[in-house]
Amino acid sequence: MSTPSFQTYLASCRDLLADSSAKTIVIGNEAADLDSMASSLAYAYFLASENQQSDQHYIPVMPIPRADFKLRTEAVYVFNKAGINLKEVIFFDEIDLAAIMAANGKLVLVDHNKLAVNLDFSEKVVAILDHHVDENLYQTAQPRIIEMVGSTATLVSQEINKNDSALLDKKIATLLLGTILLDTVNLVPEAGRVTPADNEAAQLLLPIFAADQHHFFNTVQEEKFNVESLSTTDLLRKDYKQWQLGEAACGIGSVLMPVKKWTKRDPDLAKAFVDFAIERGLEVLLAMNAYTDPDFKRDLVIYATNQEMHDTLLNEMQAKGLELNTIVTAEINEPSFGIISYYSQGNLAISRKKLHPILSDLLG
Ligand SMILES: [Mn+2]
Repeated sequence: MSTPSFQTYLASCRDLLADSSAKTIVIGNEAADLDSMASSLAYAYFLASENQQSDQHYIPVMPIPRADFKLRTEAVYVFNKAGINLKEVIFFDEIDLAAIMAANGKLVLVDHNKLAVNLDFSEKVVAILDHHVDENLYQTAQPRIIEMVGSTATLVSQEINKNDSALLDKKIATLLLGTILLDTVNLVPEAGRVTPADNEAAQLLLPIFAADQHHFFNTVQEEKFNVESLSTTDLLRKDYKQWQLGEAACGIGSVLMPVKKWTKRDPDLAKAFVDFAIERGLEVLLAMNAYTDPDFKRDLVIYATNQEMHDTLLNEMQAKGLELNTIVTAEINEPSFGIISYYSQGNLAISRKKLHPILSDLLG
C-alpha cells in the first residue's frame, strides 16, 4: 500500500476521527510546548503509515483548547513554516477522549510518560516516546522509549529514520528540526541541553529542511518571545498561575512586555484586568513584566478588587524589598471596579516563584 504524504494524512484526520473505528490518540504533555505538539503530529503520521493494514486510526491531538494555540507563538511560527493547515489540526476541546477510550481506544504518549492527573486511562497507554525522568509506569507499552535527550522530536526522528526514512519529507523535517533546535538552544554544547542523539537527528533533518539552521533557530527563538500579536487578556493568560491565599484568590501573569509599552498599546488595559479577575473570581491580579531594554528589567502591575487589599499588598512588597517605583501611565482609562497601579521593579531578583511565598505569608 502506498504511503500518503503527511499533508494528505493530516487532511484526513478529522474524517478518521468521525469514523466508527477504534482510535489511537497520540498526545503530548499538558504544557503543550512545541516538542509535545510537533512530536505528536510526526509520530502519529509515522504510526498511521506503519499500520495501514490495521483497523485502528492513529490521530494526533494537541493537548490544549484550540483557542490557546495562538499563545504558543513559537509553535504558531513553526507550524506555519511547515505549511500546516491549522484547521486540520485536532485540539483537545474538539474530541471526547473518554468516549474514544471507551470505544476500544488507545493512547500513545509523547514528551511525557505519566498521564495528566485528570486523565484516568492508565490501561490504555500502548506506547511512549519521551525524554523526561522515567516514572516507571505503563511497563507493557511498546515501544517504551524514554531517553534523556534534548528533545522528544529527536526520538521521533530516530524512530522514523530507522523504520521508514522516506516519511521524513520537508514538512515533517521542519517540524522536528525546529523543535530540536529550540529545545537544544541551537545544538550549542554550552547550553547543556544537546546530546549526540540530538545532533545526529538534526544532521539528518537539515538537508531535508534545506535552509539555514541558524536563521531558523534565531527566528523560532524570537517568535517564542514575540507577543506583539497578543491582546491584553492573552498576554495575561499566556503564562499564568493562580493561587488561593487564605480567603483571596490571586492570579499572576508573567508578561513579556514593558508596562509603558503595554499601557500605550491598550488604553483599556484596566478593563481587561477587571474582566479577567471577574471571570476567575480573583481578588488580586498581578502582572509581572519581564523584558530587555537593552538590559533585563522588571515591571509590576497590581490590581485588587478593593483599596485595602491593594495597599496591603503594595506595602508588603515594599517591605520585602521589591523596590517598586510608580510608572505614570496617562493614557490608561480608569478601571470600572477595583484599583490598579503600575510600577517599575528595582529588585530584579524577585520573580514570580519568589513572590509567591511572600504573598502566602501575608494572606495565607
Ligand atoms: Mn520535551
